[in-house]
Amino acid sequence: VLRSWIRSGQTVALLGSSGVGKSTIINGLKGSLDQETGAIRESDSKGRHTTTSRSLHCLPGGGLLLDNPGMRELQIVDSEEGIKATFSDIDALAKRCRFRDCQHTTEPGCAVVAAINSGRLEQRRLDNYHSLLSEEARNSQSLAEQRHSDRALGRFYKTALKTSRQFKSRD
Ligand SMILES: Nc1nc2c(ncn2[C@@H]2O[C@H](COP(=O)(O)OP(=O)(O)OP(=O)(O)O)[C@@H](O)[C@H]2O)c(=O)[nH]1
Ligand SMILES: [Mg+2]
Ligand SMILES: [Zn+2]
Repeated sequence: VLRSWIRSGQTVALLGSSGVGKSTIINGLKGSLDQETGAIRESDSKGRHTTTSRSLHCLPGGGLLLDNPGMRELQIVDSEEGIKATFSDIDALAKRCRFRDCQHTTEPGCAVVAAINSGRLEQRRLDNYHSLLSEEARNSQSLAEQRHSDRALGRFYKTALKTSRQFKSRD
């Protein structure tokens, strides 16, 4: 079934938690045992991070497969628009809330909460929307902080290099 999704000129990446069988699929499609695979831990059924680096594989008959190490977690950033598009029903309702910055929690005149109360919207869906948005905000913020400190470190290296060159040219 999978083979028909991988054609000449395409590169397909395998992503997923450790132990789900990414490398096993590659070996199966390649008809080889090139990729090492590892049994999952009996106690908690978790994978053991057998694959530790990325590698590209040519399939006989065309197509490339990319094996990846198992992911511990997938973080989402810069996806506010994507989330709003996925939850376009909530976004449409939100346009009718009394307050433009309504958080759809306890505000009066909230069209989203009204939709939940009348059974037109599932509470679970609103909860998912809220938790994805807050995860997105958290990740984007920590990414911005990380970039800021990377830049500060870069400036420090530059100054240190310049100072040491000045010292050297003196003697
Ligand atoms: N029963 C069964 N076992 C499978 C299947 N696919 C993979 N396995 C087994 O699951 C274990 C993990 O497979 P891997 O291919 O090493 O998993 P992986 O996703 O590459 O794992 P990492 O490299 O750790 O990220 C191995 O013991 C495989 O033999 C399957 O379809 N059925
Ligand atoms: Mg693997
Ligand atoms: Zn609202």
